[in-house]
Amino acid sequence: MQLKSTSSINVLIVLSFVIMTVGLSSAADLSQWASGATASSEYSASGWSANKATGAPDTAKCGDVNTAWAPSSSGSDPEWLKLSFTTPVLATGIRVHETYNAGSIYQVDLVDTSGQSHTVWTGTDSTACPGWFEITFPKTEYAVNGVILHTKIAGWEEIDTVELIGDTDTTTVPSSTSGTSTGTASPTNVGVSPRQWASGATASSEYSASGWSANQAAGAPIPISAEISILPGLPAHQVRTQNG
Ligand SMILES: [Ca+2]
Ligand SMILES: [Ca+2]
Repeated sequence: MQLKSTSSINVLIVLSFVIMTVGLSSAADLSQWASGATASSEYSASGWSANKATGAPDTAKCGDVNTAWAPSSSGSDPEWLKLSFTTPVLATGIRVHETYNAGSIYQVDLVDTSGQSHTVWTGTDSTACPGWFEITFPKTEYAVNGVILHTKIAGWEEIDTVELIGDTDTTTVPSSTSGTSTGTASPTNVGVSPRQWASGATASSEYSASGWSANQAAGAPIPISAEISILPGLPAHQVRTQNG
């Protein structure tokens, strides 16, 4: 009896410690299932629709089951599935439940709250069927509320659901992400927005049509003193094209 009661106390202590540790370390972390979906194509508006890839997993086996998304064709053309999520997060990973013709994913993009997409993974998918395709990456510097999965495989690729993992504390995100989002999650991501000066201007009034006109507020700045050299040219920005 003495031994048993000591064991119970030990179990309680360990449990308390685990609960405290989990509670502290995951205070701002959230795992959420997709809440909405669209796709390059879907098998029907009901069974195998894009929306079948939302919510908690409900497809337990590998097979052609109508509780998962499938494209309209059984061919091997590229397809995409775009998921939306209710709560924006600084993303650290995603999980995808593949339930038929698994191993179809070749690219993953994250979509930030301004609608800009950021490629965070390209490669070969070796997920078993059924199985979880899982990737993690350094916490994004932009708030994510969407994921685009690019798929390509012979036969109907079917996806049961998609989970987004991240930090709900998005207060550190700059208020304007459109010009500062650099997408450091992946070396394949070159999503730096090009900078541009105003190209035209009008005003409530202007001093004259030449000097001090509204148009003087357009274009690159002019050095204000002879000691300031001409501003260096802006770096050439790569513009990522996205071909499905
Ligand atoms: Ca296919
Ligand atoms: Ca499902």
